[in-house]
Parts: sequence; C-alpha cells; structure tokens
Amino acid sequence: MPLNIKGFRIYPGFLDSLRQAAVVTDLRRVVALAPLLSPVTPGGRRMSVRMTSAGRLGWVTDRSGYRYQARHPGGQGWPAIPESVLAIWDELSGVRRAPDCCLVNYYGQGARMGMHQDKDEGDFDWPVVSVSLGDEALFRMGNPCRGGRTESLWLRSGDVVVMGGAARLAYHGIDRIRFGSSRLLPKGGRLNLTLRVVGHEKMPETP
Ligand code: MD6
Ligand code: FE
Repeated sequence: MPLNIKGFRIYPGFLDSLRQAAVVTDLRRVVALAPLLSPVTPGGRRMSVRMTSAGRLGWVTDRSGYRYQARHPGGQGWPAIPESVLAIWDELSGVRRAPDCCLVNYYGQGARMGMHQDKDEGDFDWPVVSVSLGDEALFRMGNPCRGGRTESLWLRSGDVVVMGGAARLAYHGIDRIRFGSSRLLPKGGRLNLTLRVVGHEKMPETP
C-alpha cells in the first residue's frame, strides 16, 4: 500500500497558522532575491509550477537536464534557507546534518506536478521533508517503480510529509490544487517546500 510504505510519514497540521505565516514572510525575501521561474523540462515542456530554491544548491531544469547548481539561472547565488524552515527539518528529519537545498514550488490556478521520483541527489539515504502552505493539493503516491497501484491524499496548509527509507524513491505527484481553498497567500495558490541533502551532485543527464 503506497501510503503505508515504510518511511512515508505525514504530520497533519504540524505548523500552526502563526508558524505558517512566519514561513511565508521569510519566503518573500527568498523570492525577492531569487525570483520564481517557469522551468522547462529536458523534453521541452514548460512546467505549470513556478520554482526557485534556497540553500547551498538549487534544483533547476532546462533543455540540458535536471540538476543541482550553486546559482540561480539569473546568475546570483541562492539565498540562505530561512531559520523558520530549517527548524522544521530539525524537528522532523531525524538526522543531524542540515539540508543543502530547499526547493520552493508555487502552484497557481491549474498548476500540477506529474508523477516523478526525486533522484537527482547523490545520496538517497537522507530523507526529504516537504512542507505544504496555502491551497489544498491532491498528492498521489505510487511505488519505487513506475506504474502499479497509487493512493491519494489531500495535503493542507501546515501539513508536513517526510519521505525516507523505502518511500524515498517512490513515484509521487500533485494531480491538482483546490485554488482559493486557503487564505494564507493573499493571491491564492500553494507553496510547497522540499528540503533535501544533495550530497554529491549528479552530473547533468544528456537529454
Ligand atoms: C508537492 N512534492 O507537494 C510536490 N517530493 O508539491 C514533492 O515532489 C515531494 O512532497 C519528495 C518528497 C516529498 C514531496
Ligand atoms: Fe518530489
């Protein structure tokens, strides 16, 4: 059962509304320094989700592949991961090393994310911690191999998911959001933060 897979943990409402608002305030500084972009996949499709990163490394995609790099495509280094976000990692990751990357995904009306594995990191022994803020999203969880049975659940503002162990390489995605279901973000939409240890960066794939 995908959602019972060992290593998948959900903490519903882990962040109360005060903590959610504090994280959003800190993220405003991140996106001011490192603006959200609409990335293109190596296959040439423009993603509906807008993205940026904080931390030592940021995750990017363009025609030359998916990869981590030390600079925003605009040329500047990534801003530091806010303390309010690092605190969540410290409370839930179960590990003592800090994350290298906080990927920031923004879902506007109609945005979704196809089923994927998080596998651009050099080391899959570290968990991924994922924070949901704003509008509700339908999260779908599958298996470590493409195909097979999947299970879905709605993620709400303040929910935190941890994927480690056998869940670390499971396929997952966001089928849709309920635009306008939360009042956290004044213009609506959803923010998702994924915190990761990258370790040794994978070399970019040749498309
Ligand atoms: C999202 N989340 O919630 C997309 N990846 O918008 C992810 O892609 C994700 O939630 C790895 C681990 C947990 C996640
Ligand atoms: Fe993911």
